Amino acid sequence: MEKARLTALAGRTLLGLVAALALVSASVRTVDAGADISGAWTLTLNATEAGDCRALVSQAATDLSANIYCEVPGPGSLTGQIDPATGAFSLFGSLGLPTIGFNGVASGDGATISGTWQASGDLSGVFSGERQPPETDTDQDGCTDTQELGSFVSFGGGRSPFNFWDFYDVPTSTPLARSRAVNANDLAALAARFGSNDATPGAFDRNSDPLSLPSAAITPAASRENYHPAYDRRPVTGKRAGPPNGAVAASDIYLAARQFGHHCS
Ligand SMILES: [Ca+2]
Ligand SMILES: [Ca+2]
Ligand SMILES: [Ca+2]
Repeated sequence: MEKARLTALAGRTLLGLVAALALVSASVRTVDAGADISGAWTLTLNATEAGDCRALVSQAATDLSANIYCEVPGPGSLTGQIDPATGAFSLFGSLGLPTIGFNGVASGDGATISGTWQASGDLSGVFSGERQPPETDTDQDGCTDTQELGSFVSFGGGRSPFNFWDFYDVPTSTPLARSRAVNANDLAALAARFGSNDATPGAFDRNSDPLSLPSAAITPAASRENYHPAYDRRPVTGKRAGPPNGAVAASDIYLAARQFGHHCS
């Protein structure tokens, strides 16, 4: 008798467990079905000089925040809300203009977004966006767009996904290659070419492709043959560095030293 009651009790407990598990998995499915626009986006704003834009969006439940960078006005930051059930969202903040707002909706598969934007100064238009493959590096400086739009400067953040020159990683070692990190090797490579410039004709000048393969450094450091634009930058106010000015100089060592320890690997 006692044994039969125990068996029945165990059966009911098992049934209860199965029901509880079914409830949990149903609620997980409901959450999964909601729109989530977290991630990196390629954005196009029409009818402006903004050109190409990139955005890195973070979504926590219904709250949104985004770092945005457009080729012309530069960086901006936005905050907003999304309705995960419909994918409708709004974002508001600054982007080269005092204020800008976006009203959009995410596609059912989460691959695209589209909508309208309005900015101070009676400017308005439409926008569309596509999800970016995670390793996209638009300017080929070694930091992904996602890393450059991030907030952590030492992990490549606070930079422009359109500016090749803002990450001072240069070709080092043998064979010469970039390491996606700014460290002692980069400073040593600059020292080995210190004083070289393109004032006289040579194989490379400031307009050469910075991704072309430099020749190995020779002595003295200031030899004309040592000049290659991969090692050269110029100081630009408000940016980590700008395009080459034709000489590997003390200002370059200073700019690289300021990025010491930064990495995108
Ligand atoms: Ca990049
Ligand atoms: Ca960059
Ligand atoms: Ca390096």
